[in-house]
Amino acid sequence: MKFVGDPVSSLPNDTLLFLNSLECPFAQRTCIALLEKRILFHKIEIDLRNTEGQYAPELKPSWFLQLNPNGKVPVLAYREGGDLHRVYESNICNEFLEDYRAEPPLLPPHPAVRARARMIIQQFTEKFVPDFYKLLLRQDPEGRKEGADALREQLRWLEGCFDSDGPFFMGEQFSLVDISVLPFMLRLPVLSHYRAFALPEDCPKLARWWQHAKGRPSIRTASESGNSALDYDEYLIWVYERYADASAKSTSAADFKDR
Ligand SMILES: N[C@@H](CCC(=O)N[C@@H](CS)C(=O)NCC(=O)O)C(=O)O
Repeated sequence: MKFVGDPVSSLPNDTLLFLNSLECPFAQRTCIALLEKRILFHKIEIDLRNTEGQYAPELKPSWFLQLNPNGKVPVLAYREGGDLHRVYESNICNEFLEDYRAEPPLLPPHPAVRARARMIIQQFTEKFVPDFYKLLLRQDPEGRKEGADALREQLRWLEGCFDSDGPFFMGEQFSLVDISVLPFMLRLPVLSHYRAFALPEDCPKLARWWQHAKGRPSIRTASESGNSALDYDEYLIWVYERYADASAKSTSAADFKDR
């Protein structure tokens, strides 16, 4: 669909707009949820970098900041009557999609099990994600060792989060927990490339989960290389080069630098 002028002022009623960036693991969470829900959406790729490949906040268009004053992807937006609804923060976007379209459900029906799913997502986002960035951003050997140890501990914690029957975190049902975790598992080759980091051998459930989850059509569709000359892993390795040498000027680099 083509928009006249900026995409916000010309957004038709009931068209769900999704602001994505192919390199972003948080936006990838929302992309996977949209695809799993089979929701029709209009996607706009936000280029976060300038021609030198550096993050360039000054390039963000005003309509983007109007939708998310934090200037981050993912963003979902739609018009309903006279109202413009805006949703940002990946986990909240995904919860919104669960409310927006009931089928197929991406959370279990039982209130206590839903709460457990949300607790896993929250701990993963608050602990695993900063440790992932810490391992890449820290340049001193001590900091890298700390980062690697912390990440291994988080992976072992994740291993213990599986419902005993698997294969997904919530058992047979693919859920928002899998979706929250998957983008960071897709980035393990980046850690392997820059930091010789691998999934610990005492995480067999995670290894089996990965085999089940990675072939899902939603994951394959949401794992598009932003450079036609590079396959997806190579593209991600390129994306994280500026994190690995600590020269990235992105909001994520700033968010996680001193954590
Ligand atoms: N907590 C946010 C994080 C989103 C985020 O950091 N997105 C990055 C891309 S991975 C972004 O848009 N950065 C903008 C910039 O670096 O200028 C979420 O879960 O949605």
